[in-house]
Amino acid sequence: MQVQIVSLFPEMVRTVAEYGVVGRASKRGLLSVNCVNPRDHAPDAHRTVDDRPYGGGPGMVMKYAPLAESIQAAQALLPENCPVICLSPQGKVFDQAMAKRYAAMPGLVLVAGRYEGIDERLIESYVDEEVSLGDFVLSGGEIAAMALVDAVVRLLPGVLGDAESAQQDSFMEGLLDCPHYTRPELIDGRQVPEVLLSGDHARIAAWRKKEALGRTYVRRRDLVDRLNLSEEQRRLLDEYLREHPGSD
Ligand code: 9D3
Repeated sequence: MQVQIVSLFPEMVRTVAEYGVVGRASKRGLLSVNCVNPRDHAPDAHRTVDDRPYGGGPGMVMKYAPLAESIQAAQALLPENCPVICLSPQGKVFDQAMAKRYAAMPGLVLVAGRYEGIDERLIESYVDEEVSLGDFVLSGGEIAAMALVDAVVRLLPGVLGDAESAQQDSFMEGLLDCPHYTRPELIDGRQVPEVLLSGDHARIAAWRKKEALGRTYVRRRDLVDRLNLSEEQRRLLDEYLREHPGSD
């Protein structure tokens, strides 16, 4: 997959793209991340990318022309019909279903804004989708763009190892994770749950499913409500709620 990121801070984006799963995917040729800087597409000698808002008020607005030129330059480096996605607080809140849809694309153009926002006509002319990370205020779109890239790259074939990939399908889909423990067995009087030391793999698997379901139900009822629980999941959730009275 080829990702073009339109950003005034290309070094910020490049640095994030060097590390971890995203960095490894790049080194292995499964991903390429390229940045286009609107400042390099500003027509004036001062390389102006922002201007004062019509109607007045605080802050600056990103100008149409440098962004339009940048997006066209990005599109010229990609196959036809790759979506242009603008990271924006006004967008649809990003989720795993969107990550899956993007992971099936040959390329993406991600537009990361700065200042108070982008001239609305740029969004009308070039942007296919606006995507938000949620209801909090960031200082710009770069971190959101890299969060999106991270979530998408993990879904590309061959990026994760077998162990990590196995976690993505099946029973745990759409649920929060179960609790995890490692050595030592005792910390300040708190024992690791006995079942995890039992060596009984079937019992361990059932316990993990039950904890994942129960914790999701208690912390994120909205996620459980969207699932069609299997018979087994219903039984495990009932069991969890009987073992944790008052938690619902
Ligand atoms: C304090 C400025 N706000 C005035 C009402 C508007 C505003 C403008 C620009 C708020 C945030 C930003 C920059 N944010 C993003 O580019 C952004 C973002 C976010 O802030 N939250 C969640 N997801 C995203 S995606 C891009």
